[in-house]
Amino acid sequence: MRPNNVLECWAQGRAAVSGWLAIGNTYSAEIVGCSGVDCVTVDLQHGMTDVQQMIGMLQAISATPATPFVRVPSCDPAIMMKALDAGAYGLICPMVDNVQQAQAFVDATHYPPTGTRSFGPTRGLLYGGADYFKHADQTIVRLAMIETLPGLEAVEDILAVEGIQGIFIGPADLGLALGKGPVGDPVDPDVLAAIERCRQAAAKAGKHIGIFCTSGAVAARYAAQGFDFVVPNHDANLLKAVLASEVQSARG
Ligand code: 3PY
Ligand code: MG
Repeated sequence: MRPNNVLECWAQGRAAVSGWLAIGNTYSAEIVGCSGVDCVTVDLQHGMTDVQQMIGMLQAISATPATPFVRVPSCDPAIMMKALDAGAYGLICPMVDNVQQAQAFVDATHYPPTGTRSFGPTRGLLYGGADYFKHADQTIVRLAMIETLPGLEAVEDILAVEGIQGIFIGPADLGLALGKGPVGDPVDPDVLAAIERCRQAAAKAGKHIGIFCTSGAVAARYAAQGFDFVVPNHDANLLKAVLASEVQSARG
């Protein structure tokens, strides 16, 4: 089976850098995949993307060195299996509140007898290779998002669920949950303490931890703290920021 770049980064002891696609388009997916990132995450939760567009975007990512990931809209097994069948090598599940949801995530993404994933990896076979079935369970990365109060309170238990490789922090939702507002790069001491609790819990569990960041500099700061899956913002925000700055320059 084609290897997963993220697992290779982790085996080498370095943080994986993921592109993040909010724009539902194959061309921008290909551009982000060619930017030097280790993987690219198609965002089905908040991105302007549906499942049909996701399939084209995963095909576009296949033409790049990056490994395809998908953030699913919820812990719904049907959509998780669809993303995996379409060739996703990593799934990020938002708003995981408890062990039951984390276990449902694990079950839906492993084939029997370990889990309940139904067989039919049509595009997964094309992308992954003929031995997809043999290696899929071990090659797919599963990150449970911690971004709610119940999820934060249960973070140690969620990390203990076998088959979850790690957690992924959504700073905006976590800030909202703590009554501090949706700040992309939090500075509030309570939000920073919650993020630090998650980091320590992941380190203690020997599992991975990622975070969505507002820039490459913020991503580097978190990577220096031990975060090993970092996202230097998404395509739509980056396009918006660079264009706004260039337009300002053009106007002198
Ligand atoms: C959050 O910050 O809440 C996220 O989900 C980032 O994508
Ligand atoms: Mg979120």
